Parts: sequence; structure tokens; C-alpha cells
Amino acid sequence: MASLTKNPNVNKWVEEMVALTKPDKIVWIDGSDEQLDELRKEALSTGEMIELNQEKLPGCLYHRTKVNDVARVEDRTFICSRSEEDAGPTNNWCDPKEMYAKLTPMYDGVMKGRTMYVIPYSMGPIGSPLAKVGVELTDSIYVVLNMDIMTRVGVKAFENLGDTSDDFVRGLHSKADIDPEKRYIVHFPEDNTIWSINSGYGGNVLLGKKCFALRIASFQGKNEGWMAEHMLILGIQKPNGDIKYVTAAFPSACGKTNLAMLIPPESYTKKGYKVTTVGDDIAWLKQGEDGRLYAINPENGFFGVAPGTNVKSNFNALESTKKNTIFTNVAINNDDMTVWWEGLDKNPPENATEWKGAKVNGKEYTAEGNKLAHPNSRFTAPAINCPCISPEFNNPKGVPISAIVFGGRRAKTAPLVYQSFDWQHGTFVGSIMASETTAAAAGAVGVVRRDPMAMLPFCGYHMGDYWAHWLEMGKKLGDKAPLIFNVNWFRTDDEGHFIWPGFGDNMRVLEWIIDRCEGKADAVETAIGYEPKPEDINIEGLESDGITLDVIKGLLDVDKALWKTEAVGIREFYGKFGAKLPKEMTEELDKLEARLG
Ligand code: GTP
Ligand code: SPV
Ligand code: MN
Repeated sequence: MASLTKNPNVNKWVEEMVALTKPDKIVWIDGSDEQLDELRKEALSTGEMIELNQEKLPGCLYHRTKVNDVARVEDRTFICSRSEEDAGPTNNWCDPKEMYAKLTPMYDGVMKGRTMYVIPYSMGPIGSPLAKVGVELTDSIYVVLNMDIMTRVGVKAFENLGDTSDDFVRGLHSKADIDPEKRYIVHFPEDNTIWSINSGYGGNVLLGKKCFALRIASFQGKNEGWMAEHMLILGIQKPNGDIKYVTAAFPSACGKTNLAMLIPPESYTKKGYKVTTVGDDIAWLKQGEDGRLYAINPENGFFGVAPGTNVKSNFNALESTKKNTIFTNVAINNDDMTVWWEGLDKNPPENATEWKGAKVNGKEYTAEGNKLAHPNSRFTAPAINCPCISPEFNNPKGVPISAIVFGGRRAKTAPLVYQSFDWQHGTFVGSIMASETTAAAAGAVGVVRRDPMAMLPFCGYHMGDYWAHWLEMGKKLGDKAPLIFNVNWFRTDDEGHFIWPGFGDNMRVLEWIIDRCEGKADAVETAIGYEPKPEDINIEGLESDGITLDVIKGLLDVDKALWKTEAVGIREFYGKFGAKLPKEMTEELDKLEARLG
């Protein structure tokens, strides 16, 4: 099939990769409905995709990955910068020459008997000065159909690139044999190149997402003076119509999609508060002409965690999945070919197929403590499906950011909310983030690990340089910089139950945050930052959840002994970064320890 672009850089690279992988056929994805429909039909005929109930879930398809291939694999993810020092101590590194030499034989002839799909895509709205182009080569229709939802796919992406530019990210993906021993997710930042092999799972294979929009883009952002962050973007419309935009960085499966689509409590909606969603996972941020920081969402859909999503916890996410959505590794209700997952409702289907493909009685199966859906099962839903999608979603300029929020899962230590003293201290607050691990990555779940800015698995260069870049951005933004906060929805009581109701009620914390941005709310100074006075968190209507002023006092408590231990852990962590650790970070740590006494 003929190329869709005159761009010689694209065509030369595609020819080289064709010569390497030797597909039987090459299909350029033009983005037309006709072509995508054909691919859906083909995937249904081979069993790669399963058709769901087209009356209840129009346009929705189901896919099951291999049992060994259900999450990102951080231990097999590499940043292959020329110098090891540039990857830094938080990334796996290998010399690019060595890595190319190791992977080239694995790709040699890997697409024999298969079709290569050439997917041109734009990260960011077509025509946005912040958008960037990628081309992904893949032998998976599942990848094509997901990329079509998650990014802006087709000829229009080439319009953005033009006929001569070399500024596009080259992504090569093959399922190969889905062999976990030979699985590699590899980034060559200096070559604008990503090679992924032996996986068919989301974050490992939808190369526009974590691989490009975070790992490669963070490196580009450092060189070009902007930022790529693991952040949701939301708009809070106030009763007077004014909208404030907030970004928030939480580690994987720690509540970004939920916060981005939050429905405020009734007392707020009655007053006229409304939340709109610009993005749920990734933000690209750049200083605008007026000096403020602007954010776009480079994605075009949501690759969201299914378990726990229900009418009450995230109505808007659930609504987003009602049409043209791909479900991966959830359970199927065979009676009517609909989907189910833990936390959807209390009614698991009797006639179910669990995520691995076995037919089971879902009621008995779950009663025995088994899970019908994989904990990291996902939906891929178009952003336009979201009832609260922001009218600014496609704005090429992005939206101006008033506050940046960090947060993680901490059973103790971190309070419900606090504000940093300034940008430099805020960079410190982001750098010391820690969170309990989740099912979004392969490995142990529930272990506390440091995850600076929620970027530990996603920063494409030395984390010390990344912090220096944050400090640099703060200097450029000056007094127009967003204020920086930290939140924790996950403090637990002695029985291990979450104390804070979370979800829609997080609006109560957002209210204090935006009031701080407008200089309208008070704060008290603590050893770790500014905190609200307990009575400044609105708890009207939360009595039935057992939330009293005393509970809020407890949630805001800064336990100095715990924080002193924390500071020791931070110093040890900082030790890893050697000479690349900006002196400002140690300065902030010293100041924290001094304040703790
Ligand atoms: P990724 O897509 O992996 O980056 O995840 P995410 O950060 O978007 O997380 P998501 O919003 O999908 O939430 C993950 C899990 O956290 C779900 O099981 C939610 O039910 C749970 N969760 C989200 N927000 C809250 C909250 O405010 N309180 C509590 N207790 N749980 C929450
Ligand atoms: C995450 O793990 O942060 C995700 C899912 O958003 S994945 O696309 O697999 O990275
Ligand atoms: Mn994520």
C-alpha cells in the first residue's frame, strides 16, 4: 500500500523497518471510519476482539491479553541514552548500540506472515503549537484500534508534520510471541525512537502514551523549555462562572481519572459549582505569551482502571464507556454480553467469563475470594464520550493553570492537604512523594516507594536534571507560577479503613486550594507547609460518613516523629542522585529538618 506522506524522513524509516521485520503486507492507517471498520471485522473474525452487546454497548469490543501480560513491566523498560549518566539512577539503562544490536535480531522477520500497520498520530490537538507527531508501526489490530481512541490518528497527523520535518517519534512495536522473557520496552531519547517487543498490554504497546507522551516528551521538554507530566487536568467552574484549572500528579491507579471527572457534592452543585475534564493522565505544560503556565492533554481518550468504577465513584467515567469503547481483561456477563468488574455493583453475573477466559459462576467465584476482572483491567474510551469533557479540550493553546497538586497513597504521614511555601519548596514536595504500589505495574502491590512527581517509571532522563528543570521553570514563571499543593485521600484508621470519603467529596479540598489561589482562604504554617484551619474544610453533609471537625483535625495532623523518620528516608533517597541533585533540594530538606526540630 502506498505511503500517505511525501515526507522522506518518514518513508525512509518505514522502509528500513519493513526491511527488518519483513511483513507480508503494509497498511497505512488513514483514520477513515471505513478502514477502521474493516479492521474491527477482521479482529472479530480472528477472535482477537470479541463483540459485546451492540444494543446496550454500541461500538464496544472486548479484548483479553495473555495472562503473563497484564501491566507495565518496569524492570524490562529501558532508557538508552548515549551516556549512562543521562538516564540516571532511577532508570534501567543500556548502551544504545548494544540495545539495538540485541533487539535487531529479535525484530528480524518478526512480521513474516503478518501485516504491518503504519499509524500516524498526533499527541495534542491538530494544529496546536504544543502538539507533536508520532508514527507507530505495529502488527496488532488491537493497538491500531486503541491508538485510534487514545490519539488523533490518520492523514491529519501528517498535515501537522509537513513534508520535510524530521521531528516525529519513531515507534516500532511487535507482539512477537508475547514472551515475557524477551519483553523489552526501550526508549532511545536522542533518536526520538521507541522499540517495544513481546507485549500486547496498554502502557507497553500504545506507544503514544507513557513511552512518547512522558518518557520521550519529558526529555524533549527539558531541551525545549516545557514539561511533560503524569498529571490530570481539570477545570473548576465557580458559581460566578469563573473557571480555575488545576493539574494533579498521582502515581498509577491512585485516583487521577477519578479526580479529573469528579462530581461535586450536591451542596456544591446547587450553588453552581461544576467540574470539567481536560485530561486524566498526562499534561504537557508550557509558558504562554502572558507568562502563565498553560496545559494541554496530549491524549484523545481515557485508558482507565475499570475496577472500582461505578455510578457513585465515577459516574462520568462509567458514562464514557457506554459506546465505542474497548474493554481489556474485565469479566463478561454471558447472558447479555455486557461487562462486569469488581466494584461495578454488588451483583456479579452468574453466567460469567472471568478475565483469563474461564466460564464460571460469578457469584460463587467471587464469594470464594476470586476476582472476575483483573485488578488492572481497563477501558479505552473516547474523550468526547465524557459528559463533563471541557469545552477547552481541543483548544490548541491549552488552559492556564492556577494550581499543581501532588499526591499518593499513604496510610499515615501525609496529611489530607498542605500547600508548599513557594515553587522551590513545591518542587521539593513533589520530589519526596511516596506511595503504595498498585496493580498498574507488574510486581508487589502495597509497598511504599518514593515516586517523585509520580514520574519514577516515566521520566526519560536523570531525575536530578528533571528537578533542576522544575526549578528552572519556576524561575521563568516567577510570580505567575501556579501554587503547589500535596493531598492524600488514603489515610487509614487503625482497622485499615480509609478515613476520608474521597471521590466527589475531594471537591471540599479543591475548594480550599482554589480559594488559596485567589488569596481568599486562611492557612496555618506547619513544619511541612501551609495547612487549612480544620474549620476551613467544608464538612457540611458529611456527618453520616462520620466526618467531624475532630476527624479533620486528625487528617491534618503532622506527626513530627513520623516526619523525622521520613526526612531520614528522603536524605537516603537523595543520596542516589549524587552531583546532579540540585543544591536547592538539600536546602529544602535541611529547612524541613530544622522546622521539625
Ligand atoms: P492510572 O490510569 O493507572 O494512571 O490511574 P489513575 O491515577 O487514573 O487512578 P484511578 O482514578 O483510575 O483510580 C484508581 C483506584 O483508586 C480506583 O480503584 C479508585 O476507586 C481508587 N480511588 C480513586 N479516587 C479515590 C479516592 O478519592 N478515595 C479512595 N479511597 N479511593 C480512590
Ligand atoms: C499507568 O499505569 O499510569 C496508566 C496505565 O495510566 S498504562 O497505560 O499502562 O501506563
Ligand atoms: Mn497513568
